[in-house]
Amino acid sequence: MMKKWWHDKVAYQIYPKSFLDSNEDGIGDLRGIIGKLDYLKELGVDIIWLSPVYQSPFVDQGYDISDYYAIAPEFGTMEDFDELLAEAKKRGMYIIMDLVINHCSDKHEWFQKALADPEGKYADYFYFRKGKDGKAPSNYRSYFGGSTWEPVPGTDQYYLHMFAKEQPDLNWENPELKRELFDMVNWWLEKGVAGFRIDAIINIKKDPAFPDYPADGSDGLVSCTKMVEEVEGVGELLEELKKETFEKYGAFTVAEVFNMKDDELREFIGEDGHFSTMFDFSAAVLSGGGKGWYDSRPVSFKEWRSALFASQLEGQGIGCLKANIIENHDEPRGASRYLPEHAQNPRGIKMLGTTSVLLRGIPFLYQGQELGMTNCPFHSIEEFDDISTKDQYRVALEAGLSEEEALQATARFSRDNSRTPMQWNSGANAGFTAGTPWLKVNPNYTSVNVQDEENDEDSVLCYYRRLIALRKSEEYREIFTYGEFIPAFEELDGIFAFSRSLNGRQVMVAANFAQEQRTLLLPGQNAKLLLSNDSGLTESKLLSKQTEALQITLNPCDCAV
Ligand code: TEU
Ligand code: CA
Repeated sequence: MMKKWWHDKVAYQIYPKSFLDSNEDGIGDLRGIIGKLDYLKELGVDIIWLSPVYQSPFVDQGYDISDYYAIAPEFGTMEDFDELLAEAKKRGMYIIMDLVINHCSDKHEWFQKALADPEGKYADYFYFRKGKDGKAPSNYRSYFGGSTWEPVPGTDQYYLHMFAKEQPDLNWENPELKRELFDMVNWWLEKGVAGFRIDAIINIKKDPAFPDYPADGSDGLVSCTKMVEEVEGVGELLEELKKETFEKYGAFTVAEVFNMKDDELREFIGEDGHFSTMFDFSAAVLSGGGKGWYDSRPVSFKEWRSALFASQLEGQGIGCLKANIIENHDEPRGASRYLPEHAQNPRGIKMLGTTSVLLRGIPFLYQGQELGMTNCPFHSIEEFDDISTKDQYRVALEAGLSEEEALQATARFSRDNSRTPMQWNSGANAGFTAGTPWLKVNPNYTSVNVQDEENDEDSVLCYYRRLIALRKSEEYREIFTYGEFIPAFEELDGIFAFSRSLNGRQVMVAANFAQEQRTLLLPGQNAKLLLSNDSGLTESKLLSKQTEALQITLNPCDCAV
């Protein structure tokens, strides 16, 4: 592999609204982030991904941008942003922005001008189409529910929105629109951002004929992903985007891609791909119910492990590094989702962190993951803020679930689980704000919080610091970055084990997700314990030397490197 500057980095996603509030309005902000850069540095973070901080009506929490060149006043000013860039740079850290260019906000001036003059230049920045027989132009269902087509009052036209109706899709067939977007991307790169996390990017290519497809639900609609899967040609747009922007600056890009075609991985993130990397959602998509969150399916340990292993091998096969996550702002907390019941405790959480951070690829932590934050107990639909959660609740009710069942089903996968405020200390509102937090604080903040965990060597936080330090240490950095990923002990249920191997050296990572003790036999005699999640585990207790082999005994929730 040709080496790139970002290969050996550790990344961290900040959800600014929930990170830290500096001015008592209950909303996290840029000054809050600036104040915690040292905290992130100490954790070992190199790259910080900021979820959107642009001006926005916040219908979808900033993923609806009304001005790409302005900072949301809720979050601060452009001066604050420049200071954040400068302070990060001082510490040798990189800032990447969220790039949301499949759609913008309906309050963006382009869309306002388009509405004012549906025959004018700006209407072609979007997809305006005439209805068919008094109905929408096609039968697509948007990601957030209902038709993708919203009627334009007083006309026979509709506009396309694959997400909320306040998020009209941008027309990438229009050269002027593309030019505006490319200029904007370059403006931020000129400013000094190191790159972008690229939102929902697979959706930018549409079939301009918008053909109907057979319905896949009782609403008579078909998921708009169907069109995305059918249409060809997204690659040309992505290549143009890269050539006109990222490539000129050596920018780092991580794409959010669902519904990629089978053979597209190399084209997307191979040696000369459209992006530096993209998120590995292979585990996340397993639970996906076709009809909505209420119909999510349970995922067994074996399925989960094979999905991740297959994805690792696939990435390795084409010489790319994927971006590894256990959670983000759209997903429930990894600790609540991937750990079996008996392992939902600090030791289990450290074990999950170990298996994720040491995989081949770029680890992306999500804020609070390093504390062991978990899903939040939500007791009524009023406690939610997320637009998608509310839609999913409606879908569940319509499917015949009782209010109680619908609430439970929705809560399990609600995007608000990961959006609750960051837990800084055991004081009021977890130290997130001196005002009223915009979203409820997870009641477990009294024990899961930065301050208490910093004072406890055995905490999840201190463990994550050691884990990341090991990954980045001079001695092991190369092997964890470029070492081959080799699955191990796949015949043992509950064991998640793999080795990383480079130039004749090998590191074994083994974790016991089962409820019983497991014993692993390794060939060879020389082994050293680099890290374990149980401070009681010593090298001599863990490794017993047999004549031919090394015997490793792991209790439930033990992991060892
Ligand atoms: O998500 C894109 C996307 O495909 C999501 O709808 C995803 O399937 C869903 O959230 C899983 O629960 C991105 C952003 O990450 C998300 O926060 C935005 O709401 C969305 O784009 C629209 O910009
Ligand atoms: Ca604030």
